[in-house]
Amino acid sequence: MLTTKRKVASSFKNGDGAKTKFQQLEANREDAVNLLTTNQGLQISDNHNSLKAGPRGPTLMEDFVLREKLTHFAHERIPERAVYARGSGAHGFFKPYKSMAPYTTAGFLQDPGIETPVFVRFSSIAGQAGSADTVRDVRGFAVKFYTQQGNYDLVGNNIPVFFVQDAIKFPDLIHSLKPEPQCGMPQASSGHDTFWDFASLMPESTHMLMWTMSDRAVPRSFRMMEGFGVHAFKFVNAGGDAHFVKFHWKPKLGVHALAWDEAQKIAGKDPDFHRRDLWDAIESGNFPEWELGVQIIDAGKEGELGFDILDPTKLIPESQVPVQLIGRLTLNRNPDNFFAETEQIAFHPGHLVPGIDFSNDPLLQGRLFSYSDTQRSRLGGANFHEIPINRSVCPMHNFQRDGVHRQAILKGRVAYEPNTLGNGSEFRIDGAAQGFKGLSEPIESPKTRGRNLSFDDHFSQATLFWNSQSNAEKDHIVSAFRFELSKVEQANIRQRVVDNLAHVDMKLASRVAATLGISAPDPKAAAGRLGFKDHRILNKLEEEPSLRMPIKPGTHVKTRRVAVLIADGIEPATVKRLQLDLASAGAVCKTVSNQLGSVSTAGGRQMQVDHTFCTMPSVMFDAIIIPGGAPHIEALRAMGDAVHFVMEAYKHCKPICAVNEGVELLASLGFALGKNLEIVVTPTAGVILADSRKVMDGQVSQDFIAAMALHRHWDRPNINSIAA
Ligand code: HDE
Repeated sequence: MLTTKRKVASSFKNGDGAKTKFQQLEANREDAVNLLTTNQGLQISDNHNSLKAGPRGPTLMEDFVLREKLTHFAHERIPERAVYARGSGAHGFFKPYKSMAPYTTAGFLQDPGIETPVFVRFSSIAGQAGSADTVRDVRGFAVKFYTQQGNYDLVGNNIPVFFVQDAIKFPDLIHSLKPEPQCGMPQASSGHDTFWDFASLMPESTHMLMWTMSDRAVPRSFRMMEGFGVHAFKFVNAGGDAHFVKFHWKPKLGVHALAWDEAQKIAGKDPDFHRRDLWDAIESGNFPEWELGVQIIDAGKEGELGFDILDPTKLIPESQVPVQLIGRLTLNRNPDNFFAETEQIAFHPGHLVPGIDFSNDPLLQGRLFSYSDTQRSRLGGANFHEIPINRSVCPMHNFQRDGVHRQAILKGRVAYEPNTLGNGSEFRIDGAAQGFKGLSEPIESPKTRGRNLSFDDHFSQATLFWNSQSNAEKDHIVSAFRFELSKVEQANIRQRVVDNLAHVDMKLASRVAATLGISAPDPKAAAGRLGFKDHRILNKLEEEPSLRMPIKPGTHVKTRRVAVLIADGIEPATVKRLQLDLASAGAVCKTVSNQLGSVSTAGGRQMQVDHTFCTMPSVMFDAIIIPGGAPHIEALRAMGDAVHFVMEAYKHCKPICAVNEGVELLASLGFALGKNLEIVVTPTAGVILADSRKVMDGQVSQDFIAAMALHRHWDRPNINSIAA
């Protein structure tokens, strides 16, 4: 972990906008001081001994210093979030590229000169607050914009659709996903009977299951995942014209995933992997960035989409409605205090500003009720908006009063409206021109407890998603279903899932079923079950490229972690050259050996060891370098941890650069290499075999950086035969 030294001055070099929240929080910040007092400010004289009746006697009840300290400690915990409990947050700012005035009056989207402070919290849904970061799960992507018109919260996920269509099913979904009630297991995992029991009986979850079984559910980093508002919202302009809008966050670093085997190992080796990654990137000045994208649907054209825009199990393919990029989000400051900021921040999809409105999506409508309800119990009462991280930066005033932990001291006798006793003139808010006004729109009737027929198609977009994946991504989806379902004890549940999948794609269903000890998938059996809906829309598209996890052209390797394996006798010149080139491309190189301290190079100098194989295994890196030097390679070959390191990096499809004798190490480990080891060849995707000359003329660095920019080489052959 890097030091937490604040870099406040440099955080705001882009402008002053983001300062507003920073300055507001300043009133509550406290620096470390060498002073101990009670909570009442009474100076403490002894913090090591309680008050006793004689040096060996019982502790006295009158020791109010001891009692206050123990009591406060016992009350440190608050209830964790019922869902999305595990999270990490950061401060930053948002800047629009252009005015969105034609579509919305939202103040923070009007002027490219205005920076709006934000706080973002990333999270996973299923696990408890102390669960591992890299589990297979949806990630929350919640953004609070502290705008001059009030706080606006965009509370989204890294997956654009959801499991259920109606809020009334949310508690059932979560109860099935959470640890089973009788035994409290498994933690942060969907691989168990109750989840798949529920999911298999809820065909509307099929599209979301395709996403959660895909690589999207094991992101490499919060910095490398997309975000989505999921529901349709509305933009409303000054003329009162409304457009449906879907929100997207596009990461500047591209969208990247971990290998599933790797994700599971990281969960043990470093459960804080994503939290640390975000923290370190910000501390080192590599501020993560996303672009805000919107899909705006022309008024009245939503009917032409081919599906219901209010159905949260559907996405709008980007080929049908392109995403316009309208602004940039930068995270540039870590919190000062995890509890005070990341834990106490309270999001709510109903925190809106004028110019943005809801849609009638029945999942969203339920959320509008639920969030402030949960905050009241989680944060201890009705005044959670007064907690510093939740306070708006614009003036806030109303006549709500009292309640637990009230902070504001409102003066005078008036706590009602209308009044004249406030400041002498009549004060009445009764349809004034300014302020938030919900969009006036006709409401459908009659009142009904049911769903529109347009919500009954549960498979078309799941098929579109499947058809749009690359071969490697398809393989990963099949493996994920097999993994999860192999953990399901009841065969009939496994069978129901593959019967449903037969309605997505028969090949997918058969491949999944093949290793599960059940019968071949039967689409008719699925169609005969309660809850199955037969309504199928026609996809307008065969496939949608934006649903793949594409490598964006020009993706760079900034902050990617590269391990350099070192032992006594290492040839240092090529290492130095590679390290220099990688550092200037922004990658972070670390030397790894079997013990801390240093190793002796071939020339008799010392090379510093940053990490050991057992504390920083290959899963903590994005790429590895095996430098040359005959004694060094002999030494590595004799270290089981070093050999495992190399095998595992290969298995996880990471770029590997081997130099001179390093190539022989690879060859001796049984990798299929080219015949001529003298020249740089890449017989296997992402494996660079180099000699010193090519390293020194810079060619190898270029190739290696290009291989790293692709992140992982998922098409690498034979990885299942590698024991690691
Ligand atoms: Fe949430 N959700 N949710 N949710 N949600 C919460 O609020 C809820 C849903 C999302 O970092 C809770 O403060 C209901 C969809 C995020 O603090 C709770 C329904 C999406 C976060 C709650 C949904 C989300 C939450 C738990 C169905 C993606 C974490 C504690 C009607 C668009 C925010 C809390 C943070 C948190 C309720 C469905 C996103 C209980 C009832 C769909 C990112 O209020």
